[in-house]
Amino acid sequence: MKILVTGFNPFATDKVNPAIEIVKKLPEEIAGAEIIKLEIPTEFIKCTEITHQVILEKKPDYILSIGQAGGRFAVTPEKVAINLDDGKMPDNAGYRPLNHKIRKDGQTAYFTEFPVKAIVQAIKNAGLPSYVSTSAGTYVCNHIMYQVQYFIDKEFPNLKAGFIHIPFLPNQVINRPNSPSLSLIDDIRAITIAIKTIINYDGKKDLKIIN
Ligand code: PCA
Repeated sequence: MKILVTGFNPFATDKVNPAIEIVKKLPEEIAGAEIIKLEIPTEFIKCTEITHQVILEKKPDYILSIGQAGGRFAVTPEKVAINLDDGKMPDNAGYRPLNHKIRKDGQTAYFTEFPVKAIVQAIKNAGLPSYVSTSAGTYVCNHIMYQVQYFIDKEFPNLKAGFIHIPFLPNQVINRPNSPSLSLIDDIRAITIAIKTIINYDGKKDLKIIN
């Protein structure tokens, strides 16, 4: 099994993005699955082009995309991607779509194929904060999650994909009073657990209830 794991580069005023830092530190293999690592820019257009190209080249079974959600206190698998770009700021290329439909011929929203409740349960069992999010926002993270689901819908029916948002790193909140953070070590633990859960749930239904 091949799992493509993508992480965004830093954006806005931050000099780091925990997403790509996690991806760099993941092992080459987790529970027998090959981990393919990919850095993608925080740019609506380029991140989509690069991801599409790598799907064609590497033919992964799963894609896990990771992004930073500053202000969240927990590791949050996203359930839904919506067909809307509405940039709260320009992306790293200076592009800022507003009230913009991502794909005219795409669904209004797509659900992830990932067992999001099982992922949350496993991360919580390891003593780390996690909950299922039902909005990835309307910026570049929702965009890549939506675009990958659109590709699954139109081109790669056997591919399964999802997105996980993670909090700031401690060094990003030094000058952000009252902002939660999670260490890189805990991020890596949580994402490794998420990947193991995705592998364990291959072909199975998600949990119904999180305890
Ligand atoms: N987070 C942003 C885009 C890149 C990232 O890591 C978002 O939540 O849309």
